[in-house]
Amino acid sequence: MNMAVSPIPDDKLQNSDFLTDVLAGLSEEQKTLPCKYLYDEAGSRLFEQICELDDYYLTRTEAAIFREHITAMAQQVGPGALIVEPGAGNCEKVELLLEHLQAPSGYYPIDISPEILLAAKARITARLPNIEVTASIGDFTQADVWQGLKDITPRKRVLFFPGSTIGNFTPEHAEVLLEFFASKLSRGDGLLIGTDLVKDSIVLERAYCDSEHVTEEFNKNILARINSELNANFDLAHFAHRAFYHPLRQRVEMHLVSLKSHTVQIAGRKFEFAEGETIHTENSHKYSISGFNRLLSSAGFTPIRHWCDSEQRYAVHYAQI
Ligand code: AVJ
Repeated sequence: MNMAVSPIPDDKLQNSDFLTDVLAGLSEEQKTLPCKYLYDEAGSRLFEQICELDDYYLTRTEAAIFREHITAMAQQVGPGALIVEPGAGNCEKVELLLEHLQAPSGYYPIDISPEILLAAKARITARLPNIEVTASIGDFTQADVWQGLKDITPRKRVLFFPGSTIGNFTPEHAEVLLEFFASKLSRGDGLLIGTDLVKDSIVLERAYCDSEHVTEEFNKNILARINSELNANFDLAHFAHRAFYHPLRQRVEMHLVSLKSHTVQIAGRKFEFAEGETIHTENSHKYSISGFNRLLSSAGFTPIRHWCDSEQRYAVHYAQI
């Protein structure tokens, strides 16, 4: 078994400090902020609200695919599996799968938030007392949180990565992340992963520019967070939410547009904003089935099968090493 101890050999996927990342991102020609900072407590709550929106079809569609095909998925995973979930959060999506698996040898969720993860562990243990849950607290791109896997010897490990989280990474970084995942697995082990599919740009843009303006609030929350944690003076009223589909890059880009020329102070440093200048805050990459299969292959996985909804909006893939 390959249990690499070293972290991902790519500094772009590694942890660093909020202030350092903010100052560096806003010093670039195209100002950027790493999207992981959108998900503080307020941001995570707003994201949960996004998942309920009529315009945001992803969460609902993925859940329907799981409900419809859970028997086939459980069969594909096979008996005696250990399910490993990087970025598990409240562990809600995995429950249906755990319920349908034949004699699973356990569940190993990894998440940076101890409160959310430990509450989820208690809930799963109460509902499914036969499943041993080993909660690992930390950043899933770091090697240490995977160490606990060494002490578990299941028949098979299957990595569970739903929610189109992989879409947050550029294809280059997604490949590095999937290679890192592959390094935690051995021959015959699997990956069950959700991706949003390429589709009509109107449908995509509505999902990220919803009529209830929740995504706008979610996007602007990163500025509020910088204000409160980094002693900054962003005026949220001077920025507008913008989300658009970029067909060549096959992604929805989320930006904050400065509505006027002004200066913002962050931790004693000044940043100039021209009218119309943007801060790029998030990418959400979309894949065709064949495009995602190519990505899986280049990361060392063999695509086995996939399940879609009837409108071909979203896909869940099973691949193995
Ligand atoms: C959490 C990355 C799956 O890209 O659809 C939703 C994040 N941002 N609306 C996505 C998001 C704005 C979401 N993911």
